[in-house]
Amino acid sequence: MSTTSPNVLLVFPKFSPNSFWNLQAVCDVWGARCPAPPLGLITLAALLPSSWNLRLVNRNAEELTDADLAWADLVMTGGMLPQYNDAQVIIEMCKTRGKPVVVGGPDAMSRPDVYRHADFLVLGEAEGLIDQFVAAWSAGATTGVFEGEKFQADVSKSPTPRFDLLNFKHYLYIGVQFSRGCPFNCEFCDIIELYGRVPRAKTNEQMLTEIDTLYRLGRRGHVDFVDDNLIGNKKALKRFLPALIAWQKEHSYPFRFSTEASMNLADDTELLRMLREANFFLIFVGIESPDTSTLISMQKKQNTRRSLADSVHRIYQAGMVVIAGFIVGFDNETASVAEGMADCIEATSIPVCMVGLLTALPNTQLTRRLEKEGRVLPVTPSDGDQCTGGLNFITLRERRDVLADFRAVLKTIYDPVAYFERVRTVGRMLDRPVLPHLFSASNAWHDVKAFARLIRCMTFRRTDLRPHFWRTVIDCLRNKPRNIETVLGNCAFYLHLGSFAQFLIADLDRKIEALDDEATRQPQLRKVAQTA
Ligand code: B12
Ligand code: SF4
Repeated sequence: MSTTSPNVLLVFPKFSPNSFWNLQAVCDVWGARCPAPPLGLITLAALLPSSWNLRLVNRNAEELTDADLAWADLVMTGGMLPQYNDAQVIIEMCKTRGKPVVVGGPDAMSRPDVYRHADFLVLGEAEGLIDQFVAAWSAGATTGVFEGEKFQADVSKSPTPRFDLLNFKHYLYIGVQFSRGCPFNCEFCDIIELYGRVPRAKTNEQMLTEIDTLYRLGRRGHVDFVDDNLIGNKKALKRFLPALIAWQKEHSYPFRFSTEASMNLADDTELLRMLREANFFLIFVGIESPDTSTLISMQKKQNTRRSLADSVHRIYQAGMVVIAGFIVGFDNETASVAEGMADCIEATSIPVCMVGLLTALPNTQLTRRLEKEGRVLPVTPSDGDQCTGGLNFITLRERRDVLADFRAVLKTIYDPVAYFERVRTVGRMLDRPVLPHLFSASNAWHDVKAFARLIRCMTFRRTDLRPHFWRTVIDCLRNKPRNIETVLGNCAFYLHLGSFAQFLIADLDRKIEALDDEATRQPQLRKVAQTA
C-alpha cells in the first residue's frame, strides 16, 4: 500500500553476539544497551520525504514487536555483514505479515544476491538514489532494484541525520561522519570498494549543524567520527578542525571524540595539535602486522619505514589513546608472526588490540586474487567477525599453525598481567589536555554511577581482576591523575576482552584439535598451486 504519508519502520538488525565489538560488559557498566546507533538508517531517514511517518527500532537495544510491524506500511532494513542472519529474520517477519520490505546498506551493496527476495533493493549510498525508490513507491511499485553510480554520492548535500529518532541512553557513544572513502589501497579492504579512494567530505557548516543538533538534543560526552580514515582528506580536515575547536571552546567542551585514522597521522604535528585541541581522546589505527614485507605485500605501505612504537607514542603525547587492529593469516607470514606481533603490542603499549584472522570480504582485491588462485573456500563470513570467523580461504602456511599463532598472540596480550601493565604504561605516557568543562550535574551523576558500578564489579564480582585494577588506578592517580578517565575506560574494556579472549582460545583449541585429527585438514596450497 502506498500513501502520501506512509508509516515507515526502520529496523536495524541484531549483530552476532560473538564479536570483539559486542562490548556488552562495558555497556552494562556504563548503563547502555549497545555500543552505537545505526547512523546509516538515521541518515536514510533524513533523506525520506518529510511527510512520511518514521519510527526506528534498533534490534540490538529493543524488541521488534508485532504492534510495530502492524503499524508499518513499509519496513526498511539493512546493515553490515555480521547482521546478515538477523536481516533475514526481519525480511521473513515482513513476508509472513505481508509488509513490503526495502533492503539497503553495506552488506546488500556487497552481496545483493543474498537479498534478492526482499521487495525492494537499494544498492548504494542513499543520497540521490533514494529519490528513485520514493518516486517508484509513490507511483505504486511493489518491487524494484535501484542502483547508484559508485562513489558519486555528494556528501556535501547529506542532510543532518535524524538524531532525534535515537534514545541516547541506549548507547555508549553516538556516531557522526565527516567523510567517506580512503586514499590508500590495502588489498583486504572493502571500504575502498564501497566508498572509493577519493575521500568525499562534508562542509564545516554541515558538520557544525550536526554537532549542534546533538548538543541541542541533550547529548554530551563521547561522539565517534565513523570516518573510514578521518585524515584521508587532510586539507578538508584542516579546514574543519579550527571550526570544531572554536565550537567546543564556545560550548565549554561538551564532547570528546574518537575516530579511525591511518598511521601517517603520527607524522603531522599540526594535525595532532588540532585533534588534541578539539578534544579527540581515542584513535583506532590499523597496524595489521609488525612485519615490513607482510605490510608491503598487503599494499599497506603507509605503515612501513617507521618505528611503530615511536608513531604510537607520538599520538599518546598528543593526548589520544590508540586502539589498534592486527591481522594474522597473510600469505607471506612466517612462523615468527606471533612473537613479532606480541612484541609490537608490548613495545607500543596499546591496551586494546583487535587481533583477528585475515578475512576475504566480498568484493575486495584480496577475494579477487584468491578466486583466481582457486583458494576461496565456500563459506561466507557472515556470522561474528574476523576474530570468530575469518580465514575463509586456503592458507599458504598450515592452517593449524596460523590458528596456533593467533591463539598464542591472544594468550600473551590478554593475560591480565600483560594487559593491565599496558594500561599503566599508557596512564603514564598519555598527555591528556586540561580543558575547561562546563559542569553538568546530570552527567556528573551518570559518571559517578558508572564509576561505582565499575569499582563494584572489579572489587567484588571479578575478584581475579581486583589486584590488577587497583594497582592500575593507584598508579595513575599517583603519576598522572588527569588520565584517570582513559585508564578507567581501558580497565572496563577488559571486562569484555578478557572473557572474549578466553572464549576465542577455547574455540581455537577445538579447531586446532580437529585439524590435528586430520578430519577437516585443508588441502595445502602446494597441491592447489600444482593443479592451478
Ligand atoms: C562505525 C562502524 C562500525 C562500528 C559499529 C557501528 C554500529 N552502528 O553499530 C563498529 C566499530 C562496532 C564496527 C564493527 C564492525 N564492522 Co563496521 N563499520 C563502521 C563504519 C566505519 C561506519 C558505519 C557508518 O556509520 N557509516 C555511515 C553511514 C551514513 O553509512 P552507511 O552505513 O553506508 O549508510 C549509507 C548507505 O549504506 C545507505 N543505507 C544504510 N542502511 C540502509 C538501509 C536501507 C533500507 C537503505 C535504502 C539504504 C541504507 O544509506 C546511508 C547513507 O548513504 C563502516 C564503514 C562505512 N564507511 O560505512 C564499517 C563497516 C560497515 N564495517 C564493516 C565490518 C566488516 C565490520 C566488522 C565485521 C569488522 C570490523 N571492521 O571491525 C565489525 C563487526 C561488528 C560486530 N558487532 O559484529 C564493513 C561492512 C562490510 C559489509 N559488506 O557488510 C564496513 C563497510 C567497513 C569495514 N570493513 O569496517 N563497525
Ligand atoms: S588505510 Fe584502512 S580504510 Fe584505508 S585502504 Fe587501508 S584498510 Fe582500507
